[in-house]
Amino acid sequence: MADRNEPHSVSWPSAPSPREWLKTKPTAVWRETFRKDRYLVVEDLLTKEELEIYQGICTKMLEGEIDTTNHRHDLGNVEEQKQQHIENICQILWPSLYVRHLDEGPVHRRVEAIAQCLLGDDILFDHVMILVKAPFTDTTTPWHQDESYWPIVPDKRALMCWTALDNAVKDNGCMWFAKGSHRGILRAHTPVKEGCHVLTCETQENDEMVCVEILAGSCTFHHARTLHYTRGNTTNQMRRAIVTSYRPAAMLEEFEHAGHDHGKRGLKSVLLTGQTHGWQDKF
Ligand SMILES: O=C(O)CCC(=O)C(=O)O
Repeated sequence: MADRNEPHSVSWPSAPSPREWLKTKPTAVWRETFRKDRYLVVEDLLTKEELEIYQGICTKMLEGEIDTTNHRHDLGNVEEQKQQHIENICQILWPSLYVRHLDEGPVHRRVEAIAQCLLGDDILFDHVMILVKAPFTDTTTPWHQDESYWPIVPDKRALMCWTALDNAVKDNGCMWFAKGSHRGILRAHTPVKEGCHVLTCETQENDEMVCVEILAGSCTFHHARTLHYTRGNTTNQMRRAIVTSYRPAAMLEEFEHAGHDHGKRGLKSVLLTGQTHGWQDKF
């Protein structure tokens, strides 16, 4: 039986360096697709072995074997809880704080290399969280642009990577994107319910919504201005995802200077200010 006081740790199987891995991929096509659509699907980001490691860690966190209480939250708590003792949308901020070497795995290193390939060599890792929609929790993540959560910054380059730890389909909550939505302005966002930190915006008649079903171990990228949403999980299958974000080094330095840490110091500080995966006060 694992000693609860012993810090959890992960040991990664050997793999090509992120740069070597990228050399075997259609990066020119990825770059062009992302430039045009501001979202992108990357298949087979993870090997089966790597995927199983992330799935195992995620399961231990969900079941409490790895206690993430200080960073765990129900992002869907504006709605009545659908399944007893199970969050509507379980959010675990900074899982890397709980497992040694987690941030040396492919979701951190390989994805950062792809992010640099898409938006420039000065793009660096910003933050990480786990988002889980358990079976029959049926809670939508409403349409939004991630940029609405962030301060006004001069350099708008920012992207998110959503890595599926289970096959993600329409009915368990795969990502949907509104193609071309990044070309417009940042839309007006409002809280889903008064006093709630979760933001949403109106969709428009000419929005072209694309449902992006992906297999476990694959991922999607989207720009901070790309409108997106996920449906609630109405199936008997788990929908687990790891979300990592990236932005220019200079912006990260400014954020650090201003004390923004995406909840790294714990949820209390986040919830007191009404912020979860961002912050709403202006820079
Ligand atoms: O996983 C979800 O349900 C939503 C994820 C999302 O909105 C995001 O990654 O920006």
